[in-house]
Amino acid sequence: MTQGRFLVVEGPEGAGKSTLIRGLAERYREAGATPLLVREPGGTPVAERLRELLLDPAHPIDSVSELFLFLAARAELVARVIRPALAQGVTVLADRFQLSTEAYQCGGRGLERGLFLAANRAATGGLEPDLTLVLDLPPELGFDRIRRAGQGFDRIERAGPEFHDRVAAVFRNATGPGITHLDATLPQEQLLRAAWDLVLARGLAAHPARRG
Ligand code: T5A
Repeated sequence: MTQGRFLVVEGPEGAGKSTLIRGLAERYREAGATPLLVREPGGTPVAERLRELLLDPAHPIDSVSELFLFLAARAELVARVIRPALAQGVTVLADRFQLSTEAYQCGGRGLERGLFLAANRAATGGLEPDLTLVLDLPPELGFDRIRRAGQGFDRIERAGPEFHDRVAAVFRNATGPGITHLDATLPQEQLLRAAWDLVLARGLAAHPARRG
């Protein structure tokens, strides 16, 4: 069976990642495929528990502990959900993956990139996305959107403007195999069209995933 495709959407808070993933999933379904949507941290019972801990503003977390908690959630999700789905030919659409760790824990918290690379490799077993769409948006615009949507701020969203400027800088400057940037100030429909055009251009919608 052909291996499924692994697509990741990344970017700062409120950039529109979840909205874009839902739109891409709809396009895949219209094309006859049934993609699997996952979010990080989360996606397994243990990873969802880790998400609650990580985002709860009630508990401060040391930066190195934070790194390993995110990576523990990732290891669970990769081993139990993402790899099995890809092996069955299913396209996986992920709301955040390893670039988020580089942005938040290295850029934001200041942890060493070497530590991140080694520990992340242990968590993913070297799994790399076929395509990473980075939504570029100044952090203050993302926070305005979250405020307008009436959502409260979680522990990481409360980390302060300098932290989020450093995070946004890592996303903005990210390059590498399969990393492509999109202007997240575009209206939702235009952003979705640009993202889907990229998926088509890269041949990533070409083989329909198994249904079910
Ligand atoms: N984290 C995560 C780490 O520190 N390290 C890691 O390794 C990982 C994996 C996760 C937190 O964990 C951190 C990063 C995060 O702080 P989360 O709740 O998953 O927490 O956080 P976000 O991914 O930022 O989720 P958000 O919901 O805040 O942002 P989204 O998904 O980017 O935005 P979305 O789609 O929910 O849209 C936000 C609002 O904007 C509107 C939507 O309707 C919505 O109201 N919107 C647009 N408005 C105008 N134009 C557009 N194009 C729009 N698209 C959406």
